[in-house]
Amino acid sequence: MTNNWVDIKNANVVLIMGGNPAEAHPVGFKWVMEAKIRNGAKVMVVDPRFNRSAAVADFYAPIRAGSDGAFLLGVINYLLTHDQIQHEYVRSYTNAPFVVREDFSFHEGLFSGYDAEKRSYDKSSWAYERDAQGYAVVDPTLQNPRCVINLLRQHAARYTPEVVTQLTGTPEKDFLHVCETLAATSAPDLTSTILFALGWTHHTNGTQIIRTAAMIQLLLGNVGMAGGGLNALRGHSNIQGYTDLGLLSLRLPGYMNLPKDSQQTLDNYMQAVVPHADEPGQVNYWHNTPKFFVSLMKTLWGEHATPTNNWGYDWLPKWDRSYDMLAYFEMMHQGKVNGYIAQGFNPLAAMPDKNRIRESLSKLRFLVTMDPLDTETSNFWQNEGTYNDVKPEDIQTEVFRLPASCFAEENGSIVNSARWLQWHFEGAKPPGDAWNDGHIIGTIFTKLRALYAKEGGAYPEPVLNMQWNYRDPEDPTPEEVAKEANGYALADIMDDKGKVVVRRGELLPDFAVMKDDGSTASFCWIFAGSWTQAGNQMARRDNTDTGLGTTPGWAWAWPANRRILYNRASLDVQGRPWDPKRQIIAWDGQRWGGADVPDYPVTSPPNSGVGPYIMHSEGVGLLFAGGDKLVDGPFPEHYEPTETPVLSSALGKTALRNPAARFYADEKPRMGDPAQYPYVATTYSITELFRHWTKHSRINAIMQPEQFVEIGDKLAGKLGINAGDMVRVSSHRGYIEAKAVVTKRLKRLSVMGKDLDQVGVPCHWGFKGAARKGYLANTLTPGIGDANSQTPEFKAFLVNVEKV
Ligand SMILES: Nc1nc2c(c(=O)[nH]1)N[C@H]1C(S)=C(S)[C@@H](COP(=O)(O)OP(=O)(O)OC[C@H]3O[C@@H](n4cnc5c(=O)[nH]c(N)nc54)[C@H](O)[C@@H]3O)O[C@H]1N2
Ligand SMILES: Nc1nc2c(c(=O)[nH]1)N[C@H]1C(S)=C(S)[C@@H](COP(=O)(O)OP(=O)(O)OC[C@H]3O[C@@H](n4cnc5c(=O)[nH]c(N)nc54)[C@H](O)[C@@H]3O)O[C@H]1N2
Ligand SMILES: [Mo]
Repeated sequence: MTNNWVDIKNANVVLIMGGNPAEAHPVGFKWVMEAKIRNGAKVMVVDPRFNRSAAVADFYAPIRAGSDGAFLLGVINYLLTHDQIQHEYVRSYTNAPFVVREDFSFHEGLFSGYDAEKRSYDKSSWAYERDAQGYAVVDPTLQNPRCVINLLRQHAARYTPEVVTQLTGTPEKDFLHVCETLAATSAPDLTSTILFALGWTHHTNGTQIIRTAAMIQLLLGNVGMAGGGLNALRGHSNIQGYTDLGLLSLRLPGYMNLPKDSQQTLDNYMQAVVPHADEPGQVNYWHNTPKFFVSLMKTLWGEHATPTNNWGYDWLPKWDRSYDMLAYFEMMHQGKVNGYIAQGFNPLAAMPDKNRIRESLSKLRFLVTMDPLDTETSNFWQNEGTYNDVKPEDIQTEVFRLPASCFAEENGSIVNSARWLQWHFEGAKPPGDAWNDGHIIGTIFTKLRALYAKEGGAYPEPVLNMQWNYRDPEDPTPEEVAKEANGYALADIMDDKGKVVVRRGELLPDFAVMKDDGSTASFCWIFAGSWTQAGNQMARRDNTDTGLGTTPGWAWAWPANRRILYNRASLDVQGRPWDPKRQIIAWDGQRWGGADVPDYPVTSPPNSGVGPYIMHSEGVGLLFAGGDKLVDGPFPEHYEPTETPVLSSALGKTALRNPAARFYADEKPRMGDPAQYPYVATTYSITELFRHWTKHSRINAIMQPEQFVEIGDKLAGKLGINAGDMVRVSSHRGYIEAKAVVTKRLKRLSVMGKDLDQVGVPCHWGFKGAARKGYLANTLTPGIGDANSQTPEFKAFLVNVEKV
């Protein structure tokens, strides 16, 4: 989230699209109701289903699953053609006036630089014109036809309301209603917030859908504003912490990149990752990367990290390609993986194309599960009849089940969607033989290290040199790990005047004091400040409101306890708030201060020419994202899902599907076509169950005992299906059987001149737990991911439905 849960109450318009917070975030949803009831906010839901969020909204519009990109580019076209943008904001705070290189182009759905064989782009033309000093050329008059705003206008012009309606199936008047309602918030004193989750991420063009929404918010001047922003409603309670800590395969903690193969030396790496300012005088905050990186290395390798060995750079793995889940299970399928540890992860149930996942797991020599529950994954080798049709005697994989505790059975921090690190306390001891995850991992690490020390092995250095300073090395405590994340001074730290600001051995007060000379250690720079000499900031529970619902004394938010990112953009260049009712920071003549922590150098006065987007090398928000940021284009473009009923686009282009999505040769034959599978299916969750986990609890299992699918009344009528009938839903990868829920909440749509029906498949049941045994919904879904994030396309694929 750029903003936070409480801040939703400040919005005038709430657009919920690609998320269903009334069901998936029922506690946070309270703030949507606050906005509606106390602030008169208009709540709009755009979703394939009239869901429980829609039930309490002011307005609902249906949409074909997988067509959000077209919808949102249509909104951009509407804002630009009706000239309903926040002009001063766009001119001063976005790259609208930046001039793009002559050789950048877009034809037939492809940007310049496409290599069809490699399915990837040479991005060198996705760049600004440069002046003699190497700075980006800017035309503040916006007259140059190569200005970002003019190229965007041209790019979005194809997305007329007629084209949007044809592609999305959303009735034109509904689409226009959304456009008009959002456009009204281009007024400086009105804001809209956008709430989204998996309905946007679970697509082959998911990253670009989200980016289009961010661009809408920039055009409306809604980023940095209380009651505005782009707000991702995150999944598992600590999934935000998971990404913060760099658990994605190509990342390091604090959103730094893991070095790649071509970056064999620390110098190569730093040259590639430390950005040059695109405009003179910008903060360009990532220029501090060396301080954060060296502090991380000092935590990883302790005294072994020295200037002479480049802080242990050689010991970091270098990637040759992504090792995301889809890639990893593909490697497993090819027989290239011997062993796999599934910690708090149930891939047989959660990953797409379940039958293929089962084949992959069958090729392992060993599988370790760490889980409080007996999951489908740890039983993938069991014959469950049609639900899991295998011959156990043919499967050689040895399975080790390590009973783990669950989050409620240990202390620790959980980072919520609002970036707040909240400390929680153990509620009970783990039952039986269950251990905390830290204890299991600490023990495995310690025993492995002893084996490496004794036997050597292929490359023992990273394991032998790893710093492991815990009171009990086999059982590191959450408190010890949390302090390491915050970081320590390894020597006295002085300010510019030579005064000691942090003593050797003390916890760091913030990331501003970090050094690249090895005198500070911290394994996640954005968490610096979370556990200081003053104590555990995450455990604070002072809910004093400093204004607009800001509670800086409640828990601790990264970065620097800031509650609204980019908040300098809530004031104009002169430092006057766009909306005095929403003033969240202010300049007092000497310094910035206010209800929130300013997202700006505290002593840079207004009008100093320093842009508010301090993390960007341009200093402004990006309507055009050039360089190496995205793999599939500097502007967003609508592409069809891999399986789609739309075989010729209303956009009149040849590139129908995302040209940069990764396609494994083996996956192609597993994709179906609309002649055989005429309906669009999507998957989602329901309030009564949490993923494949709470079906183990009897009370939840009683509330939602078995798999059902939602079918619109028109389709049900056509197929002769009544409520409660058993139906078979099949895709080109397999089938499931389920009870039919016949409903008016799934409308028949008209897409490209044809009737289109959608089928809703909640994804929660399986063959383990207290609920009725059944199929795994992911038997149906395709094993292909978003071109940028590799998040699987769980939310738009083709199926057939029959009565059984
Ligand atoms: N009760 C409960 N709460 C949960 C979870 C749970 O399992 N149960 N899971 C947690 C996790 S891990 C996560 S990630 C979050 C997920 O939170 P959400 O993303 O809100 O949950 P979903 O139900 O997957 O999907 C949200 C909505 O997207 C719609 N949708 C599907 N396809 C499309 C599309 O193409 N376009 C648009 N606009 N909408 C589409 C669905 O109909 C659904 O209403 O919830 C978390 N909270
Ligand atoms: N078709 C379809 N598929 C989807 C989705 C969808 O919308 N549609 N959603 C996707 C999303 S967003 C997600 S996040 C994934 C979720 O995929 P998973 O993460 O595999 O889902 P969970 O069922 O939550 O499994 C987590 C496991 O962690 C265990 N666990 C709980 N607490 C602890 C603990 O403290 N320690 C350990 N070691 N284990 C613990 C639980 O018992 C459970 O078995 O599913 C994805 N799959
Ligand atoms: Mo999730």
